[in-house]
Amino acid sequence: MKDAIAAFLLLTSSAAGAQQTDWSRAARVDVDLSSFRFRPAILHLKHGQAYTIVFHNSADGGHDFVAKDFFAHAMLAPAARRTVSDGEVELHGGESATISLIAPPSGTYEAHCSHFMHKTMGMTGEIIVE
Ligand SMILES: [Cu+2]
Repeated sequence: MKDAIAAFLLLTSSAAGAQQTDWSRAARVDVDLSSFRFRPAILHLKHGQAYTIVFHNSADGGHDFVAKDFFAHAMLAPAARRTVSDGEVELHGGESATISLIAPPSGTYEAHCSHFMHKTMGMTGEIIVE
């Protein structure tokens, strides 16, 4: 019983820790979406570090940033959970979205735009987490 209580306290304290992340101190990363590329195409992040990624669609038409594994394994800030839907960020022409998160475990995560033919035309990228 004592062990169960200790485990519970450990769980609740780490959950509280995650909620107390000071997102204002997160490192800012800008990603520009245009027809037909991501700039930069490769993002370098550090595992466990807080980032605010600002996606901006500078094109007239819509684009999205799909990175299912990346978003699934990152810890999203509460506001970001409403913006990232099923591992993707959808942006109308000229629109921006700000996503704060804690970088997932080390690895190389693929990203692409899921709009018809956009991936083929060059809208792919990678997020490399060290
Ligand atoms: Cu696109």
